[in-house]
Amino acid sequence: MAKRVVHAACPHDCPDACGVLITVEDGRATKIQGDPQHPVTRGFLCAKVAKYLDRVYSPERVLYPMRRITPKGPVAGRRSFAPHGQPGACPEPAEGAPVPASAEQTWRRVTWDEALDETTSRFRSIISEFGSEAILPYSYGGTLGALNGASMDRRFFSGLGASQLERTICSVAGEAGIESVFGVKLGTDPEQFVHSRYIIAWASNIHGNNVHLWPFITEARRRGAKFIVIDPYRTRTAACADWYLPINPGTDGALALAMMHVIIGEGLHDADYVSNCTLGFDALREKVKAYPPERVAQWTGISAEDMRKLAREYATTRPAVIRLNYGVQRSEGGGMATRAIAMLPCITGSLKEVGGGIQLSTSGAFGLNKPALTRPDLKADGLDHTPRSVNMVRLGEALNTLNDPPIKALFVYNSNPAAVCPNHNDVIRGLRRNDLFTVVHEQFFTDTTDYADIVLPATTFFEHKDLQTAYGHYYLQISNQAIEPLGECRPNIELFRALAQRMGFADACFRQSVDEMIDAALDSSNPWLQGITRERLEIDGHVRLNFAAELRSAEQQGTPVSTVSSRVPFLPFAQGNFRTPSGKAELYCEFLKAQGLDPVIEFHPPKESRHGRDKAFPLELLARKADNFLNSTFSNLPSVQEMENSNLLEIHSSDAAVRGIADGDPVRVFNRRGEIFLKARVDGAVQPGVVAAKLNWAKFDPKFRNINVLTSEKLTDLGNSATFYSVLVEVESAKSDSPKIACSE
Ligand SMILES: Nc1nc2c(c(=O)[nH]1)N[C@H]1C(S)=C(S)[C@@H](COP(=O)(O)OP(=O)(O)OC[C@H]3O[C@@H](n4cnc5c(=O)[nH]c(N)nc54)[C@H](O)[C@@H]3O)O[C@H]1N2
Ligand SMILES: Nc1nc2c(c(=O)[nH]1)N[C@H]1C(S)=C(S)[C@@H](COP(=O)(O)OP(=O)(O)OC[C@H]3O[C@@H](n4cnc5c(=O)[nH]c(N)nc54)[C@H](O)[C@@H]3O)O[C@H]1N2
Ligand code: SF4
Ligand SMILES: [Mo]
Repeated sequence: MAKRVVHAACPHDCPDACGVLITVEDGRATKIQGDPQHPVTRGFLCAKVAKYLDRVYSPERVLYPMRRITPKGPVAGRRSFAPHGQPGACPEPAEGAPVPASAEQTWRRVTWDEALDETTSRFRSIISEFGSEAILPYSYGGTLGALNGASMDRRFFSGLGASQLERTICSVAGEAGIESVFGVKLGTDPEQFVHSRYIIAWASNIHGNNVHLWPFITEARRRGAKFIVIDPYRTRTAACADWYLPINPGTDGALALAMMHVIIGEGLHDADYVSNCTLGFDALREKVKAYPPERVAQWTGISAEDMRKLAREYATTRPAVIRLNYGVQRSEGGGMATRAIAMLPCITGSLKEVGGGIQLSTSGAFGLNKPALTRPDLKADGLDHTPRSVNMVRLGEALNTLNDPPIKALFVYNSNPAAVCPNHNDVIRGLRRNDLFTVVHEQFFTDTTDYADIVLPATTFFEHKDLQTAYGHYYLQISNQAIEPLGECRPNIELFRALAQRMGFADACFRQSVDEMIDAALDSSNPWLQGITRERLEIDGHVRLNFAAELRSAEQQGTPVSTVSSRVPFLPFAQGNFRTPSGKAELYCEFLKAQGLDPVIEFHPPKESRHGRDKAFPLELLARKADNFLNSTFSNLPSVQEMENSNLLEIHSSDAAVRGIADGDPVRVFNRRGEIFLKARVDGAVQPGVVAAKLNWAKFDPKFRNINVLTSEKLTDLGNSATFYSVLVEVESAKSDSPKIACSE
């Protein structure tokens, strides 16, 4: 039997970007495992991707182009499908195989030619009647592969003159916050965490969302490190902490200010680093005077004493590192909060130390040649202006209210907006519009395909080749194609190549091969890509970014590098070298001032929170991600569903008691935007005043709703990002005999 092992890289929206080995026997994938050679992900996979054969060979895969034959609307999801047993037991999809039962009544199988012809002819007539901006692409993190994530698609929509999508659903507030200080998204190398003595997981659910960092933290703790978690939700990570600090949602900026108040006030800052490498310290020193821990305690819910202790320990235990994740910035003030936290290692000087600093993201180091991949220079014939931008967080508003022109076509790929977008009810109202032509390129029949006119089958990473960066480590990888595409699935880039050809786009970039695109991506002025070629990646699978230049300069400056024996310690800010206009860490930022914001830092509690005026909805909701799904991906797989306890509302016993709610009771969770029925779980994961529930597909809910019926389209202070964690709700028992709360609309 022909058996081979193929190196790939997990492209899901996860910081870890695991090295993966896929065993293929006679053209069929029979095993997936972590690549033991990968220095960070080290041979293990998260529980969901360990079951990836179930996903690739799921009987629910979209395998052929489909045309809708029924009205748009939700189709109930099935929680258990026909068992398909051991890998290999699922029959190869035969030509003309029936589509899954739920889809059978909804869809008629068509050929690729028919599907693409209909799409392009609809596009042409929409463009002639309404203009090209009436077409909106909608994509996000389905795959983070450099090619299938953002390349041919961007070229195609630029050439078409479609509305541009502001892709802010996840991380832009935090990016703007950290970039306002550092000028770039670089962070502590995960491999350096073993050298840390004080590790703060700040809004960072490491066990759930970044599990490959955990062994480094375990090793650091074995060597004596203290591990602190700051999170309003007692995650599995928090349960393992030496010190867990539950914080009121949206108040991290105040906590960071109080810490700086103590550190600067007590002279615990690194005066040398501050004077050589930062800008605006005097202004910051003045600012933080207004944030003594005693004042800040009213917001954070953490005692002044604990905040003092945290500040002192953080500043004096060396090296100290902060693993900041994106939870902090999904709040109204998330940009400024991230900025405040990013200032901490600047004033303590921990950016100089191996095992110090802060990691929000490592993605800024890869510096691929994005313009070559995405070709923003391409323009539509006859379009005399840059197409308008539509914020993806406000899809509901865009579909329902945009005019001049209205959105007449929506092209979704790499995303499941009918599940992940805030203000779900508005999104669905928009997607239901009969005059909206919707195409979805997908691997599964999701919540979003329920509103598609055409569904096109997409390959998984087993079925195509790509180049993979990471946002939690510094290794670039090639993900090789392991098996032939199932059914008639096509990779994103092939879909957009075919569409471009049909639209008659002449630019040679639409004919570039996959390897040519990878070469173009690597052809970059970024010094850290020096010497990294496709050929080398194909042989080695993963290659560490070329930080050798840093080693030489660190040695010249006398920084101790021997602690990280064979590896080059990556300390990009050890001598300053920030990528800001001033080259310093900007504690004072002109760019913020120009936007009418405080150029130093300020804290304003979120309006939609316990600190706001609206008392009708007294509970703060965390509309969280599930540890065993990836946003809405994996939610439909029975073997993965088994690992996740879904449809729960976690509530504190005191909040449950006053509402007459017992553990296991059905509850109605509601606000002015919507309502959802869940099951109460009173287990101490949340503090009084906070409730939590997880994202899931709406089609698993009897009323076709998910937690995003409660979240809003409100944007963050910086970066126009989503505010999934600034949400107020009320909860009542949904037992038939319990009194109902009147909702004061
Ligand atoms: N298993 C799994 N892994 C994932 C994902 C997934 O859905 N499931 N999603 C992926 C994606 S898209 C991303 S962006 C990353 C994100 O990874 P994270 O940034 O870790 O994202 P979140 O889970 O949103 O938030 C992290 C933690 O912040 C906490 N939090 C919420 N509000 C606040 C607050 O105001 N202050 C503080 N201090 N903490 C707060 C939450 O309770 C949560 O435990 O993870 C990726 N990895
Ligand atoms: N309530 C709540 N809502 C949230 C969040 C939250 O924490 N709470 N998190 C937010 C965050 S951080 C993010 S990043 C967004 C994520 O939003 P999305 O990026 O939409 O994420 P997913 O839900 O993973 O959906 C990705 C879809 O892409 C498909 N896909 C995967 N690979 C490919 C491919 O190669 N080609 C094509 N065409 N399709 C592919 C998958 O099958 C999946 O259905 O959700 C946001 N929504
Ligand atoms: S989802 Fe994350 S942890 Fe899981 S295999 Fe992919 S990269 Fe690794
Ligand atoms: Mo995300």
